[in-house]
Amino acid sequence: MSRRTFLKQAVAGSTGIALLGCKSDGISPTPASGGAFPRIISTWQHGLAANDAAWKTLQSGGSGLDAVEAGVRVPEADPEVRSVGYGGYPDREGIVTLDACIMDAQSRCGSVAFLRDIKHPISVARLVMEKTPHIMLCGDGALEFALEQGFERENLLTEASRLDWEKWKETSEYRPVINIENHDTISMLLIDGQQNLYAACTTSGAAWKMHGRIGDSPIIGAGLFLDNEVGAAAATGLGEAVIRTAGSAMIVEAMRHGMSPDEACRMVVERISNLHKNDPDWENLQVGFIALNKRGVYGSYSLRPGFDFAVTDKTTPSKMVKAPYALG
Ligand code: SD4
Repeated sequence: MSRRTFLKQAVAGSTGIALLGCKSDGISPTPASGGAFPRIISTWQHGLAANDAAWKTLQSGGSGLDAVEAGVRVPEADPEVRSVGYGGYPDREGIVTLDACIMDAQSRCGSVAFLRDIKHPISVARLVMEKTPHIMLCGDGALEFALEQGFERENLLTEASRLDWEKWKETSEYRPVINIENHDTISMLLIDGQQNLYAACTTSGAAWKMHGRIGDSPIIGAGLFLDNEVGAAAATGLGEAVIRTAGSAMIVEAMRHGMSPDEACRMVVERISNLHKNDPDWENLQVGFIALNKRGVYGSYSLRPGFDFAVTDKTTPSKMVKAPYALG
C-alpha cells in the first residue's frame, strides 16, 4: 500500500467511514463477522487451545470469568509457547517475568506485573481482584501475595529458552531488542449467553526486555479494557506503543460512539502509526488489536501482516481469522 493510500484510509478510518481496501490476504476478513453469543476470541494460534478450554468451562456451567481464566492458563502452562508463562523468553538478565490482568462484566479488575517464578499469573491477578482492596500488584509484592495464596514457586526458564537467551547474548551486546517476531501475548475476550463480557490477558512480555520492564498487558486500559455496556478490546505487539495511546480503552470508547469493532481497532492502529512512523525502529514495530462488542460482533486490525486470532462460537468450529492490516 502506498503511503498516500494509507493516509487516505487513515482519514476515512478516523472519521468512522466504512473500511475500504484494507488488506487481509483475502482470508476471513473480519468485517464479515455478524453478532453471536456466547463467543470467544483470542490472539494468535495458541488462542485455539485456549478457546477450547474456555468454551468447555462455559459449557460445563462455569462463569465467564472462570472461562477466561481457564482458557489463558493453557498457554501459560505450555512450554512450547515462548511468549506466555512457563517457557516464555526471559528478560536480558535471563529471568522470566510475567504480566497479566483480568476484568469482568462489573468492571472489576485485577492485575500482576513483573511477577516471577509463578506459572499462572492470571490466577494471581484474579485473586488480586477478589481478595485485596487493590487492582495491581507487582514484583516482590505480587510474588509474596501469590505465595501467601498457596501458589508454588517454580523455575519458569526452560532449557530451550535458556539456550536461546545464551545465543541472543552473543550478538546482542546486551541491548533489549524491539522485534516484531518476539512477542505473542494471549488476550482473550468472551461474551457469554447473557451478553456479559469478560477478558483476560497474560504474557512474558517482550523478549530480552530490561529487567523490571512492564508492558501494556497488565495495564487496564492499555493492553486490555472492557465496559459491559459497550464491548471489550485487547492488544498484542509492542507494549510501549500501546500504552502511549491507551489503546484498548480508546477502542472501547470509539465503539461506544458508534464505530464497529474493526473501525475502532483500525483507528487506534492508525494513531499509533502516526506517532511512530519516524522512529528508528519503525520497521520492527508491530501492534494488533482485537475487539468484541456487546452484540458479539468481533473485529481486529494490525499495523503489519501476520497477526491472527482464534474465534470460537456455537455455530462454527474454532477457526483462525487473519486481521486486516495497514502496511503490506
Ligand atoms: C508487551 N504487548 O509486553 C506485550 C507483548 C505482546 O504479543 O503483546 N506480544 O509489550
